[in-house]
Amino acid sequence: MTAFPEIEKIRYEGPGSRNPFAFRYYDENEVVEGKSMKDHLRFSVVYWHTMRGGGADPFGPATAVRPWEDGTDSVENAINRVRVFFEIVEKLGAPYYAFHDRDVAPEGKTLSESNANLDRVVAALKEEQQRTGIKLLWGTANLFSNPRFMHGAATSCNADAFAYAASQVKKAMEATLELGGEGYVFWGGREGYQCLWNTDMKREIDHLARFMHMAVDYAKEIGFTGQFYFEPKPKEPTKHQYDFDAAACINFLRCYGLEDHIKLNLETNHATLAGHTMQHEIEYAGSQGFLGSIDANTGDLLLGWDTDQFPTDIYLTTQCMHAILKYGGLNPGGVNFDAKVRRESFEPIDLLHAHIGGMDAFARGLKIAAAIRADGRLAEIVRDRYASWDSGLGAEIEAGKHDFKSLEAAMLAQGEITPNKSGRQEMIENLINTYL
Ligand code: XUL
Ligand code: CO
Repeated sequence: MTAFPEIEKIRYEGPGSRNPFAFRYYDENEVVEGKSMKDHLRFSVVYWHTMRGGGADPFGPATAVRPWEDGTDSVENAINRVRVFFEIVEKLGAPYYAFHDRDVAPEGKTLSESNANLDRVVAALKEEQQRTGIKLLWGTANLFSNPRFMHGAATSCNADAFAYAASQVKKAMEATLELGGEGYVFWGGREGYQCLWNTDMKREIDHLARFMHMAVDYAKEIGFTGQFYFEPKPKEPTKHQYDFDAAACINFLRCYGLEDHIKLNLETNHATLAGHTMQHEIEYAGSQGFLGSIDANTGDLLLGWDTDQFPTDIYLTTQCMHAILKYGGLNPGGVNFDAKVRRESFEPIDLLHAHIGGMDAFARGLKIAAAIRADGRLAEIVRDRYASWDSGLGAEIEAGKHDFKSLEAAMLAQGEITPNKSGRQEMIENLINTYL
């Protein structure tokens, strides 16, 4: 079936267009900094929110109307859903998608039944990829919904839960390989704690590292050469997740010798839950060589949970794209819309409006960020701000030519530091606004 017979492929019509089913900024062929927008942004649509999100919240059940669903948890229904999903991604003109094992195929009564269900759906995903040319940005496994993972998966106190999770990741990696996936994501799910009195934190974190090493080893064994990502999230559903933020994840990866194998998949709403901005997370990961991919969404600052809204704020997308361009872009990563329509936006067409808006917001962010960079005034201000490090004492310190004693001697001789200059924050913020 076709879910949107009345909607053609969404096309670029320019900023003046009044057509809600057109892009006003995302022109996939437009070249920005020597690369097409399509190659810069590498947009990806997620299966879980788009096809499996119904709008349930802690106060009420799903509201979404999805005429293609037959109401069963059958493999047939799952395969039909795959067809609808590819129609959506194709109409949006997004080159990538992402999924969890359990989003695409129903969990069976046994592990082998679940694996067989997944195989059948993967065959349909493969057919649709071949038909449309749409590619898999990354795959992952859902290690948090089933009650067996109530204490976590790789960090569970129950060794069998660890083993079951390993079996699931093994299979999800095989599915990702089969589909030519360009990456594989670990998001902690329930890898954290609710109460420290009953938690052996050291043991749990050691287990998480062992789990990831097993995945890295298995990738080598089966010839999966895609990029692994670790996705920070500070809390929810647990009180504390071990993948708290970029800094905590990088520390973990380096500490356990995983730094050559795993980069980060950063998500905006997770950044804000951690008390950071997404710009901070991208800057931190980028500066440490761990920028991999992003889950593009946004939270509601008036709500304390992960609302996973579509990003529409141009200032936010400008900050993201400025930091991304600074660190060389996303590849093999992408801009993955880990976002869902609001519970009140229950009609299928809202899925298109949401993605069109997100894609346009990121296209604008990209263009504005490129304009800031081309103009060069911001970079010049930052360069000037650090000019004391380019010659004299600063350059000598950076070159490793000093120690505490020689620096003390220099300051004793000088008596006081060269006067500080203003940080000019307000002037810079005004400057940024001139590009918007
Ligand atoms: C949950 C979340 C996940 C990961 C993949 O907050 O972001 O959907 O992106 O497991
Ligand atoms: Co995510």
